[in-house]
Amino acid sequence: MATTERRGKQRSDTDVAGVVDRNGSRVDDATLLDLYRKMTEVRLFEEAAQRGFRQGKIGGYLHVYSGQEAVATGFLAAHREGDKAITAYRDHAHALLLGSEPGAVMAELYGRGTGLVKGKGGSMHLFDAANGMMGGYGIVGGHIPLGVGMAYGMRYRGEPGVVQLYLGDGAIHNGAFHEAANLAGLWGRDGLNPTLFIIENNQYGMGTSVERATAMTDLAAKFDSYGIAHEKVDGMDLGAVLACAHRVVDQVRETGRPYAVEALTYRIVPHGAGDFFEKYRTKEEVREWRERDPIGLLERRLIESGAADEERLGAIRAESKRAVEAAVRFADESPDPAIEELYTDVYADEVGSGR
Ligand SMILES: Cc1ncc(C[n+]2csc(CCOP(=O)(O)OP(=O)(O)O)c2C)c(N)n1
Ligand SMILES: [Mg+2]
Repeated sequence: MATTERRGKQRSDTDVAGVVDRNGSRVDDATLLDLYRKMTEVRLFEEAAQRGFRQGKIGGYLHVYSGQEAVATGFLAAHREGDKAITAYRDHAHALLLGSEPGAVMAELYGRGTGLVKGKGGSMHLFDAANGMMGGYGIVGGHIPLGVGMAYGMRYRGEPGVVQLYLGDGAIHNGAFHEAANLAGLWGRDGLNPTLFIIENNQYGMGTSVERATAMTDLAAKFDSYGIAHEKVDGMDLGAVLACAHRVVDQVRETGRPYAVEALTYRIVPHGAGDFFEKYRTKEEVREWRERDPIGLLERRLIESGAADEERLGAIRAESKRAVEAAVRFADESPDPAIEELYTDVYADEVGSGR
């Protein structure tokens, strides 16, 4: 039965205090406050990363997740050990939420030897297999076949995991998406493709709006072509995302069939950290979306429901600030990669067993 039905009539779909978990029990206040801590940590981490980039401490390129926090926070709250997640280059939040050390993530952006992938990946190529973070990828759409193949591999080996496959609204027009979605639907008929496609529709691919990119703007409906069921969720509202995530992640796990969720969201910052001018959208539009900032929205809900007061939320934000400051210090003080590491981890040292 759908989560919303179980919850009863008096609660709206987006009432964070009324969100129930997979067993039908209410998500408790401590869990919600922990998710608030995570969201604020992600936001502050991104602001620090953006500053680091503009100070010239971070090379390459950098894309921050500000405005979209409720999406990954909500879906990854339903992540279980053995599950995997894969995304594109806007990937810092996903790594942090899966449990990567903030210091190691920041050091990776700084290109330091203590970084998550020893300073060899940078912002767009975070990877932390132990936590199920199967990467950030810079080629738009390129990770989609990898995620679908990963989900097939898990069922082939008899593992119960789910792959959360995040993709942008811009990536869905890429040929790789359509080929992979076709196979996901096909393999899913036999219960062999536990892929949860999560479209992070932030309305733009760089400076191109969804309306200018496709004549069929209902992105979730594109999955109809491949026999994959889908729904949409308000991606600014943690309560709505959590309710959806708890329901659909287990559905995918139980059936081995793919499913797609289009999360409607917005990046409240420019596309990349080096972008300053935004001719493709109006200031009013950005301001309107900022009024629905997922962190502000959650704060209001937590206070209204009595889960916390201003003081408590302030203390949590201070905790997140300390964690991010420690991460920046760690990155600043870390050494560059050692010269002996120049040729390590470039190619696989040995070919696997075929698995
Ligand atoms: C194959 C490919 N084509 C073009 C680019 C250049 N590019 C970088 S980001 C981007 C937009 C992608 O938009 P979307 O998938 O909506 O992700 P968002 O940036 O909104 O998170 C493009 C076209 C690329 N990296 N890879
Ligand atoms: Mg986009």
